[in-house]
Amino acid sequence: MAYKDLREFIAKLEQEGELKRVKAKVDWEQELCAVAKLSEEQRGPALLFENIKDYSSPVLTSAFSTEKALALALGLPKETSLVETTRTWVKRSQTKIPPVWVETGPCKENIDRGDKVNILKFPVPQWYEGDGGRYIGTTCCIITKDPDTGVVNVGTHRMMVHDEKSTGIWMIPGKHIELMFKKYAARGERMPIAVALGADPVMFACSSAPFPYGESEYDYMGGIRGEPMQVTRGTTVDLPVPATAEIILEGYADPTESKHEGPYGEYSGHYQAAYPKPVFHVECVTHRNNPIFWGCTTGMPITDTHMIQSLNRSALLWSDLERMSIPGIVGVCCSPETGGYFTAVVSIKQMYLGHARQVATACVSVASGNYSTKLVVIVDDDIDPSDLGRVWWAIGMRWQPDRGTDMLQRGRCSPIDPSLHMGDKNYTSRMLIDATIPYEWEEKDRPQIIKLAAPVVKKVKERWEEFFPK
Ligand SMILES: Cc1cc2nc3c(=O)[nH]c(=O)nc-3n(C[C@H](O)[C@H](O)[C@H](O)COP(=O)(O)O)c2cc1C
Ligand SMILES: [Mn+2]
Repeated sequence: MAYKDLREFIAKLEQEGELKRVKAKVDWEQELCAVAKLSEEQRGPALLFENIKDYSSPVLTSAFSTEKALALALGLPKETSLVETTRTWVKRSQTKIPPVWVETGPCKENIDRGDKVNILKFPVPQWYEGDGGRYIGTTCCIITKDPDTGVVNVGTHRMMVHDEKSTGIWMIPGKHIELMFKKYAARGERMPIAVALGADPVMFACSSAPFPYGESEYDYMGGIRGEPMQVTRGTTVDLPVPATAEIILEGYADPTESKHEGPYGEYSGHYQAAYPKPVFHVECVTHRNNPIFWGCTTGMPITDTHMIQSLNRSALLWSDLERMSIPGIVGVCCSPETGGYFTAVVSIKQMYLGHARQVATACVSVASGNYSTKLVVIVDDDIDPSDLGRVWWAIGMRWQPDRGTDMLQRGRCSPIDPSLHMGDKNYTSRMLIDATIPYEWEEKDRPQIIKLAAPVVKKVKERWEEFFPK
């Protein structure tokens, strides 16, 4: 069921008509991003750029920019809806399958160490004009180990190229890599780091997902793939790296060092300002022959980043709600339009008084939803939470502001939120909207939904061509 590597996923996308090869020459400086972004605005397919100025190896973009690609990444039919793909993730993530160790793998077909290290041997794009540099880390999977417990974390963090041998890494406070980095700092040690670029699609999907601290993303990848990940020991660091990845970067970050990183065109659709961040020193690069550099766009919605974060954050919120033993969760969607952050819509089958408010308050309390969520909307089970038109309809027709609204203060915010003042990104306020029909309303008092009579619909469908001859 699982893809062995990124190449198998590319082959599947192509077979399903969801990938185009771009053979015309493209400049890695802004032009590649512009082609990808404009294609994504038309909800276009994945793009494999085969002819990049100054380079001989290809770049993959837009691999996750549609619902179809996300469904295919999980091995589902491409027609599967976003909520259904999310439900599959939730179900599969209940089984954790640890990785298996292999002696070596194609990721070590080429090994560069010492003076030979040059991360710009790959066609790393300058995505947007205002970016502070070329970003090698977009679809990256950053692998680190907790120095106390040995638990391995995998996370996606943007990485700007400083020079041929170093990058920045943005570790937002509270993210797992940042918690680990503080532990290394307390010990006065450097943190060993490995970065997989171009791993199999589920690895990237899990790397950017907020799984609980202390649990390894590798185990969840196995569960969601339905097969264990194959890992091999890094060439110079004692970390498990995915054996079939296209590129592995190895090195360290020193807690006493930082360097200006940014700006970066973020998924908020705004630039995120530059400030000092930890530095990743690359001491070894390994890669496959003719490595495929996989990158993803950010910026105004909807891009890969919006789609993948919507899938994995919705799935994690759904799992968290179920883990709290809250019944009746029918669907969860942290909308792609807001990048999977800031908003959450949950559809529920109401089962008792106070159920809707229980779900709303839980959404901003559990680990996944607590981070950055400003607006929670609870709807009844006849509303698809990913259908913004229907959600808006429910707000218009079922929500009463005085009965159905709560405001909360001093919540955990995201530093990316452009609605917070540049100098004050400490807390966010939140609003909970209950747009359900009150549970206690008796059947006779409930608003009657207009539905076409089933036998009439059946007959009309049978006679459709009579009404509208071809
Ligand atoms: C393309 C992309 C770029 C991201 N960049 C960052 C980043 O620069 N810093 C950050 O803290 N989180 C970033 N994230 C979000 C993290 O990947 C996400 O919060 C993840 O859960 C972090 O791993 P952790 O749960 O092990 O802490 C990014 C996600 C994506 C999809
Ligand atoms: Mn983690």
